[in-house]
Amino acid sequence: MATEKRRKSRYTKGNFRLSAEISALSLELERGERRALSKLISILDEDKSSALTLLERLYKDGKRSYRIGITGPPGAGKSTLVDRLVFYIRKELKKRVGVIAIDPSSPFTGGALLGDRIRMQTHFNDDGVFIRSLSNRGERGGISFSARLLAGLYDAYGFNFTIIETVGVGQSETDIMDLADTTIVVLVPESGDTIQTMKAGILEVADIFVVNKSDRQGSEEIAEELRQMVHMKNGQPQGWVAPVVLTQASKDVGITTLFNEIQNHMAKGRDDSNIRRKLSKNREIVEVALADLKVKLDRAINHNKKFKGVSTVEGVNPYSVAKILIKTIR
Ligand SMILES: Nc1nc2c(ncn2[C@@H]2O[C@H](COP(=O)(O)OP(=O)(O)OP(=O)(O)O)[C@@H](O)[C@H]2O)c(=O)[nH]1
Ligand SMILES: [Mg+2]
Repeated sequence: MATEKRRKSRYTKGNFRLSAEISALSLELERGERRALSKLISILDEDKSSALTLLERLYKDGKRSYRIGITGPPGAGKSTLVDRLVFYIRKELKKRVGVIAIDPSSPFTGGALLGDRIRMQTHFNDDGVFIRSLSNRGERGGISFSARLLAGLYDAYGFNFTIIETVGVGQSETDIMDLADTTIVVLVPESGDTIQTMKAGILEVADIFVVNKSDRQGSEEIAEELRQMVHMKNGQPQGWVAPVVLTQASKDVGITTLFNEIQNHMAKGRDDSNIRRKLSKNREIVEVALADLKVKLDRAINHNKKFKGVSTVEGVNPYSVAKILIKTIR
């Protein structure tokens, strides 16, 4: 019993060594001060070494925004849809919402939202909305940690919803979509080929399908194809069956229906995704540990005297150095 208690306290309490500035900002963040949110984001952008400790300090079991992931092929209308959902959440539900827009291909920070900026501008004067775009700048795997970090800050700030937009329907999107409680896959009438090639993949991630641009020809056919796929996958009637919603994001058509389905999934999908959630918690633990180790390893190899000039030594054995490197950061 005593061991169990000790174990529990070790895994639930932390030892938060943070700079005075970050500590102060984290308290302001929890009071809902927007300035602290922007400030922390820019500090951690430059220096990820405090990220893990900050997230540890901010983590509160159960106090979390509801996360909606939106993914789909380029140009499907994801950002337009995000914009409409933000309006809906603000206007109809009077709740607060943070947006994370991810552009894995653009090497420029902020590039992802360039086109969307103008449309999103209407939200900029609204204190209940915060929009941030992330690009991965070539670090593989780094993007999902950055998204996790941002989502953690949003949670502490007290957003009710977090919407994550990401382009594509592949493995890296699946990793990011691990963050989401409800994942929406957006397709358009022209997406027939995507559906065929990604069949198993999109069925795996989608909690809700959206056929956007339903003003175009072929939308009903695509919707029907999706319904049949979902039906074939779900033999058991008690599980969550991904609904297919037709929308015209640019004309604000179908948004209420879509949000109703999100709320249905929030309510009913909870039990169904228990196993998924447990799995993703283990993955989350490994992912945050790796991200932290990477920062420490990079710092050691670049700044520790021990490794100065090591890469120019003739015949250097990277495996031997790696072993020493691991010992060093321990
Ligand atoms: N016809 C039609 N056009 C739409 C609809 N929804 C969005 N669009 C248009 O489709 C284009 C792409 O929309 P975005 O929202 O930027 O699409 P996206 O999926 O975010 O694009 P990326 O982030 O670049 O992958 C824009 O010109 C929108 O105005 C719709 O329902 N019907
Ligand atoms: Mg977009």
